[in-house]
Formats: sequence, structure tokens, C-alpha cells
Amino acid sequence: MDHHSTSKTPVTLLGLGDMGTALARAYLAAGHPLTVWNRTPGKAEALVREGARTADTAAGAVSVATGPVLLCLLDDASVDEVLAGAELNGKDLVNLTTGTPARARERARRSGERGARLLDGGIMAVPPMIGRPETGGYVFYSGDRELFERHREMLEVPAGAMFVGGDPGHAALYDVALLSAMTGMFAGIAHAFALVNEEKDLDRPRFARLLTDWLGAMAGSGLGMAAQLESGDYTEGVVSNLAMMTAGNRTLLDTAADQSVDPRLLTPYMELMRQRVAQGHGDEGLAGTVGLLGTG
Ligand code: FVH
Repeated sequence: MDHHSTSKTPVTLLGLGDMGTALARAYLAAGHPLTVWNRTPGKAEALVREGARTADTAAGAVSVATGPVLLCLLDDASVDEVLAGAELNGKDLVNLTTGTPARARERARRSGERGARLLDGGIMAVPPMIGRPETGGYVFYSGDRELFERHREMLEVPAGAMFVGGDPGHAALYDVALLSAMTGMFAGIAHAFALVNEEKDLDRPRFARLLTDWLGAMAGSGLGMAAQLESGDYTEGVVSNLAMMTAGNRTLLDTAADQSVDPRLLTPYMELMRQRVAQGHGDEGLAGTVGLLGTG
């Protein structure tokens, strides 16, 4: 690729882990001039053969950047470390590293003080979904709206782009909220497999398909919970009430004991359900457990 023969926005990318490399390949495939940097230099070699330029240092990559600088690093600490040594004045930064909302807000403030603009992103995709729109992967963005609109076409190259507000912390908050829900789901899947795994003649693939279908059918209950949280009426549209579910939890725990499975992944949430019923809300759905989690 001749870097001067395209009208596509030049992209600088810091970080060539699994996700960074997938992003790099998507930009190269779409014909964007691409400069990459990675702490461990060897990871850039294949991309250079595929048309990318490489920089010796992160500060060097940022200093010659004429377009947006994307960061896809391990965590907040690595982003702050990499940005600390760079001259940011006049630069457009797009952070795609998973981090906390508080650190995103602080980074946006500090970037502004250093003359840069920052858009924060949270990637809702795994590397094989990058550059493949049919997989439905997307990235939450928040912070500088003008920056988002200006670079929207470039941002949409690896995955869909969804702007969720001017608060620079909101992309991270949405990202972490969805990842947290996913973690709870993984815990449920692990418990389910623990219950059945020692059974003779278990057809694991068949069980996995049943589990996947059931979780898919139940995931929509989040919509009902949102409606209840909006209205404040936690009995609205309830199809499975807390009193019934809490009684059913006894069966879940007894079965775990019979199968010699530690129920510790389930019991914290069961305790919240029990508390809400004890407060006299057995006719509600699960929305009342949300308020019990607040620590502020
Ligand atoms: N991979 C995934 O499934 C998920 C999908 C959703 C989004 N996440 C987040 O994306 C960020 C990057 O993830 P990744 O998969 O690329 O992660 P790694 O393959 O572990 O690569 C990490 C890169 O970060 C570099 N790095 C780490 N520490 C430093 C540092 N102190 N200074 C500079 N660079 C640093 C590391 O460099 P090296 O080890 O190769 O030298 C890699 O380039 C992440 O936030 C996910 O949560 C991915």
C-alpha cells in the first residue's frame, strides 16, 4: 500500500495484542494508511509486511500522527503510562482499552489540559468479530461528540459505532455493565455444567445447546426489569414472582448438595432474593434486588 495514494484517514494504533492486531488488519483491509506501535516490537512485523508502518516508540508514533491515535492496550494503567511520555497537543485520541468510567473521565480532563481531544470507547466484540459487520460487533463511544462525528467513517471500519453521550465515562460504564452481566452468565454456565458433568453418558454438546437456548429465552427479561425500574412498580407484568422463585431456590440448593456441587456462585444472589421477600415483596419480579446492591 502506497500511503500517499489514498484519501482514507491515516490511523495510528498503539497496542498490538489480539484485539489491536485485529483492528490493524481491519484498517489495512479498508485501505487506511496505518502506523502501529507495540511495546514488544516483534508483534508489528507481520503487519509491516501487510502494509503498515511502524514506529520505534509510542511518543514517536503520536508525534507524526496526522489522524486519530487509537489505543488498544491491556488496561487503564498501560494507557496512562503510554500517554504520559507523548506530546499530545493538537492530537485526537480514541481509547479502545477496557477501563473504568472514573479513569476515562480523568483521562479526558487531563488530555484536554494537554491540548488533545479524547473519545473513549468500549469494544463489544471479540477479535474474530472485528472487520466482520455480519457478526454484530460494535463499540460504545462517549465524550467528544464532534470528534466522534468527524471520524465516524473511520471508527466504523472495525465494528459498528454507537455514541452513548457526552460524559466520557459512559462508554466505559456501558461496557463494564455488559461485561459484568456476562460474568454472571458465565458463573451460571459453570454451575450448570458442574451439576451435570459427572453424570454417566452425558451428551455435553446437546446439553450445551439446551443451555444456550434457555439463556437466550430468559435474557429478554432484562427488558421487563427496565420497564419496572422506569415505572417504579416492580409488580408490573410479573410472570414469575419472587416468592415462587425463592421457594424454588431451595430445590436448586438441594440438587447442588446431592450432586456434590459447591453452590457459592448462586448463593449471593439467592440471598438478595430472600431479603426482598422478607421485606414483604414476594409478589414482585427481580427489579427490587437492584436497589439492594447499592452501597452508596
Ligand atoms: N480480546 C478480547 O476478547 C477482548 C474483547 C473486548 C475488548 N477487550 C479489551 O481490549 C483491550 C486489548 O485486549 P487484547 O485482547 O488486545 O489484549 P492482549 O492480547 O493481552 O494485549 C495487550 C496489549 O497491551 C500491551 N501492554 C500491556 N501493558 C503495557 C504497558 N505497560 N505499556 C505498553 N503496552 C502494554 C501489550 O503489549 P506487549 O505485551 O505485546 O508488549 C499488548 O499489545 C483490553 O483492554 C481488553 O480488555 C479485548
